[in-house]
This record gives sequence, structure tokens and C-alpha cells, in this order.
Amino acid sequence: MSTDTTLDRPVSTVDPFSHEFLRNPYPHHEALREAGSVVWLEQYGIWTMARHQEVRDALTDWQTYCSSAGVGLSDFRKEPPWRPPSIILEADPPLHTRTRAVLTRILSPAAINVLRETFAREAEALVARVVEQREFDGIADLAEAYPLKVFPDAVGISEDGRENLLPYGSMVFNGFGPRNDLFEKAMACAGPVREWIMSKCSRAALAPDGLGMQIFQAVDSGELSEAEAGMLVRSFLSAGVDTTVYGLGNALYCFAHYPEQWTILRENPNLVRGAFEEVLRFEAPVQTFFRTTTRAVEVSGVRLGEGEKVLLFLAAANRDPRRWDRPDVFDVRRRATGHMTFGTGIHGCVGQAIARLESEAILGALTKRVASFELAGEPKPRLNNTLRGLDTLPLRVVPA
Ligand code: OVM
Repeated sequence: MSTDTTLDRPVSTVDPFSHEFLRNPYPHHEALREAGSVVWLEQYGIWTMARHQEVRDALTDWQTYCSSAGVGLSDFRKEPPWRPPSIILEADPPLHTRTRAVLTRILSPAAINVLRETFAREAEALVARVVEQREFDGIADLAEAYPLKVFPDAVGISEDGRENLLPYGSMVFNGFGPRNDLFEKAMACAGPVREWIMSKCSRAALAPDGLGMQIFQAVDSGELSEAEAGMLVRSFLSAGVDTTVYGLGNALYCFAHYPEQWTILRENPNLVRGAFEEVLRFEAPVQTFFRTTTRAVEVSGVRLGEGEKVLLFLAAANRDPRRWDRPDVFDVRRRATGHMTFGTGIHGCVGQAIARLESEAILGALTKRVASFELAGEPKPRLNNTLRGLDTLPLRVVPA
């Protein structure tokens, strides 16, 4: 009898970053949930949690499950990060507390509501255009086109070079996984893309009335250094585009796939907010994040050592039958809040008011103009180490 040997621990040989897993993660999520509260992934020598309670508990306990060693597979204490760490995502208190306070203020629901009219107008115009076409690509023409217009406008970024935003997001979100083929491919054009991104993060590059310049106003009030402000603009450009592109794309996919749910939404437009939460639960655009243990900790009788990586399966928690009734049913009427797609705790998505605003604008405009969606071709997945979504979604709409 000893306390320093590994107790019986559930083990899996699955590779959560293989193409096979990413193409259809759901059977693997179930297997990981059923294997136990915490499961050892042999291929990577890391832990994973896939049940709702355990994912939630780990996200809430930032003292034990830290972010400053990186929220991807790579441990920043053992290998150099591929880019300077984010001072909000990849930080712990007290640094995180200070940077988070600034973004919490700038991105508060009340502050973001100021954007509502502009976001609604842009959504109406774009939706009118694609509905006119009858057939379009739900990804390029809507899920990408909309955030790529309204978000950089809101941040206060110039028009030129915005085509760098998606390649940068691909680098960032593939970068949370292993150094596999997906990461290598995303990094192919890394040099010029990073240069463009960093050039847009300075005070001089930002419009005077945007969200970016509001970060620099926190320098003037003594909350941040000039360099920190630039790094938080980088966080906007890293976290604010792909997440919403994949979220909107997944929403379109769900309604093309479950037309009766679109009918329910059209008949009850007040369900739009809840419907988007259900999309986030059911097809989570952000599937996973990692934490690193700061001490040895016991989880349901299994001992995790200090300095170990833990892969938190947000998307598996979202379909845990211990938490949800009929978890594999897409139901816009359900109470989907409590899903883990925005995370929870001190690192819970600080931009969620913008994500919700974009989805309300687009789904609201679509409910007025689209009677139904049909697939005009086979949707193609866009595989990513962290994100789940589509490369193309050929749609045909029946106008209202
Ligand atoms: C950041 C960052 C990057 C990617 C995602 C994210 C979901 C944050 O650079 O701070 O939050």
C-alpha cells in the first residue's frame, strides 16, 4: 500500500487530434465519458475529462488547473510557445485579473449593445443578398462574410488585409493541438500573416472610436502598459473571428439538417437566443481546451500528478447524458444554457455578448426572409485541432 504509485486509472489509446476522430468525434466522446471521470490518453501522456460535472469543476478550480502553462497540448514550461503567450487566455491571477477587468468592461453586454443597430443592418443587407441568389455557400458567403465585416469594423481595423484574419485563427486554434499535419499546414504562411496581425495591434493602426482603441484608453488610466494593450488587441483578433465563423456555420448546418427546428424558430422568433445556445451545445465550435495541474490532485479516486496536462472536452460535456435529457437531439426549445462551449469560471468567454449579438442579427434576419433551407450539395468539414465546423455548406433557400 502506498500513495505514490498510480492507482487504477482508466486508459484510452484514442488520438483526439486524428482526422478520424475530428470527422466524427461523438462516438469517441461517449467512449471517453463512459471510461471514467478522468482518463489517461496513452498516445500523449495526458489526462482527459469528458463528463459535464468534471469539466465544469476543473474550469472552476483555476488554482489547481492553471492556464499559464498554456491551454493547448504544449507545456510552456517545457517547450517554447509558438507565439508570445496571450496575457488573458494563457495567464493566471494576478495578471489575468488585471487584463480580464479591462476586457470585461469593454465587452460588457451594455457596452456591446451599442453595436446592435449596426450589426442588425449589416446582417439584413447580407442576408437579403444571399437569399436573392437562392443558392450560396453558407460558410464563405454568410458564416465567414458576416464576422469578417462587422468584427474588424467594431475593433477599428482598416479594410486592407482582412483576408489574413482567418489564416491567423487557423494557426491559433490548430496551435492548441499537437504539432500534427493540421498545425503544419496552418503554419505554412505564418510569417506574413503574423506580421500583418501584429501591425494592426498598435495604437496608430486603430480607429479612434473602436473597441481596440478602448483598450489603449486603459493605458492612459494606468491599468495596462502600451505593450499589454497591443497584446489584448491581438487577443481580439485571435479569439473573435474563427469562433463566430464556426458558430454561425454550425447554426446554418443544424437548420439545414433539422428543417422542423427552423419551422419552430420561424414561428417563434423569440426563441432565437435560446436556439443559438442550443447550436453551441449541440455542435460546439470550440471543442476543447487544456489546463495544467499546479499540484497533485485526486479526481474520483484517481491521482493526477503536478504539472500534468488535462484535456477538457467541452463538446463531450455538452452531450453528457448525466446532465442533459436526450443529449443527441437538437431542440431549439430546450434550456441549453449550462453548456460548456463558452467555458465557465474566471476564463469564461469574455466576448460572448458579441458572439450572441452576431448570431441574433443573422438568425433574426434569416427568420424574416427564409422559409426553409435545403442542402444543395454535400457539406465538407474543415478539420481543426480545436474547432469543429465546415469548409463548405452548399445551401438553397426557399424565400419567405
Ligand atoms: C487570445 C485567445 C486566442 C484564442 C482563443 C481565445 C477563446 C483567446 O489570444 O487571447 O479565447
